[in-house]
Amino acid sequence: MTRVLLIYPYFKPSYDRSSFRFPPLGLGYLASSLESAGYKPQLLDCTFLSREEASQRARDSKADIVGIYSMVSMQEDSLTFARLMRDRCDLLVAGGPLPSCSPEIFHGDFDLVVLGEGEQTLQEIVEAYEAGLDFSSIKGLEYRHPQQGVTIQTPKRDLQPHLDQIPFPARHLFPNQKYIDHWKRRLGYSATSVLTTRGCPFSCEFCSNAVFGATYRERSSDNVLNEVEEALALGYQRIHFADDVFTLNKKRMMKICEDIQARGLDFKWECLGRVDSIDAATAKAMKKSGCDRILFGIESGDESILKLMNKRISPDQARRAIEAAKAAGIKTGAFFILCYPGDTDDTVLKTIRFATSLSLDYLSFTVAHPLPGTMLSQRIKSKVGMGKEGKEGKGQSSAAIDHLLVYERDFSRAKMRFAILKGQIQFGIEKRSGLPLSLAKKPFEILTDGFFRIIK
Ligand code: B12
Repeated sequence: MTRVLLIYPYFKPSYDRSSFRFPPLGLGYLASSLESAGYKPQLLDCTFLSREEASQRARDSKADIVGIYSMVSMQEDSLTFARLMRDRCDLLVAGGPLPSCSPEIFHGDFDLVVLGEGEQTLQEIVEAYEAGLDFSSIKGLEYRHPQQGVTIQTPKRDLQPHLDQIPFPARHLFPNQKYIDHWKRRLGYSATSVLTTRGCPFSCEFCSNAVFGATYRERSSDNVLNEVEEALALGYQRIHFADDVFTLNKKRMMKICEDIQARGLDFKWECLGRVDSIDAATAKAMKKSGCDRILFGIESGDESILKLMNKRISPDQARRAIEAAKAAGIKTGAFFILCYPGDTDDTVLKTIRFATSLSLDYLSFTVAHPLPGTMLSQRIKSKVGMGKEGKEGKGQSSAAIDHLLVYERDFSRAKMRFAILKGQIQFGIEKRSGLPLSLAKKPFEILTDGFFRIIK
């Protein structure tokens, strides 16, 4: 039987301060689809391995076909694995968010690049490999023709319309105990991710939606909760719904909340939410069914910048949603982007002031990264020109995580770093509401506002 190895080349970089660690659901889905077709794929999740250990395991796998996931932060490691496995397997396949939007990066080192959703495509690749056929009749592929040297793109593959028909991710192939131990050590509880929808109908300027496009598909509540029960049975205490917009369809979300209670499931969960889809009634129902935290992508406190981002939300909506969640007893978190192309000193300071005035439990400030294929990256390329770290190749991965400057115009790197630090300290002061600190808030804000304005 053909041996397939799937690699998730994530190695924690020293500058990655985030505690969030989730298993690679995409590879889990590919593995379960292969399993239901009778194969026994291996999955190498590098999250808790050193590069040496991971390379050794890849070499020991004796795989015929090696599939490697890649996203912007894993570009170099995915290419390194491909070079390591080049002479140790017959077929190298790339897939994931980065190959789907920038396949050309992978042509030199891989035989095939899968564009978009991969379950069906990978299965057909394995079948064609076994039958000794070429790959030209498989939809959703891009590759360099071995003899002619030209790039071939096969017809686009339609997205799977019925998500309930896709087998649940092969969680038995993830290093679950390692994830559980990591979470307990870092956050005191264990959590894992479940994806209940695919895609997002919105088109935020900075978002990369190369895999699922601007589409939106849902799984049924029953299907979702069957998977949740499977994940909880592995020993996880909490579920992180990793959907782009879990709260988008209120009716469906309310059904999930009702069904959690009807099944008598007792677990905490959290999700990403849009501020325009949470009100007092939904927040109450979410809390009742175990929702502990909602994370909102608010991004800016300034209307004109929100418009530029094509976020389609307002600061007022953001404040109302957070108040509704808080009133229901749900913790709230929010993500903001500072020094977005188009921001001015005034709008950056307005965003920090707005963000730190919300009653949030968790607040993240980042700078924008112009991901390949996004409208933001187009706008920057055409109007500004990319800064040195933004050019293809080395530096791309670390810049994505470290939120470094990848374009240079209105804000220098020092100024961006200062803005983020100022925001974090201001939030820290706001959260620790002891008297001496709260008295320090206004002077700190005035002083650092002034300092921010004079930094070049
Ligand atoms: C959860 C999540 C995270 C988690 C961890 C990732 C994980 N292990 O789950 C956390 C919160 C840590 C995270 C962090 C980051 N993330 Co993130 N994340 C996601 C999110 C919301 C869901 C991932 C997921 O489970 N997808 C569901 C599965 C089913 O989809 P999939 O992985 O794409 O897999 C399918 C196909 O791609 C394909 N496929 C995938 N791999 C392979 C391999 C082969 C061989 C084949 C054939 C096919 C194939 O088939 C799969 C099944 O159909 C996505 C958005 C999204 N909707 O996918 C962003 C996303 C992947 N993240 C993104 C980014 C930019 C980041 C950060 C860099 C953000 C930052 N600046 O900090 C960091 C980097 C972290 C790091 N250190 O590497 C971008 C990537 C863009 C790009 N072009 O590369 C995305 C797409 C968000 C976006 N819309 O912009 N992320």
